[in-house]
Amino acid sequence: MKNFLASLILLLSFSTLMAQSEQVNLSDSVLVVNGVCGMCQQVIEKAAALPGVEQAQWNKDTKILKFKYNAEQVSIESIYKAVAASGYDTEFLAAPEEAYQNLHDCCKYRDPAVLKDHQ
Ligand SMILES: [Cu+2]
Repeated sequence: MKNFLASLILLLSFSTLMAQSEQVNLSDSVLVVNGVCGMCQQVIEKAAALPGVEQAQWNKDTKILKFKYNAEQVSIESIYKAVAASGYDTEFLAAPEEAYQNLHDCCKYRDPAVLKDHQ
């Protein structure tokens, strides 16, 4: 009985270990991304969701994009480049003017009048 319990415990800890090793490559990270509203949130989260990125969530109040990523699959640099290319300034890279101009009018976070509307 003792042996049975011991092997059961061993088996359980082994499967826990296996489950952990499947997720071990995911790191938590954050990026500051400018934006104003729920539409911005959708575009930012979609842009950030490159292969290897999981649970990308942007908060319009804090301007913080939280995500998990697999560093073997994707780099922080490619994530902020993708977000900037979608029209949103990040802490490391500003969005190209053309991408910014393509944003919906209510999303133009560089415009003081738009920001005032969202307060
Ligand atoms: Cu918006």
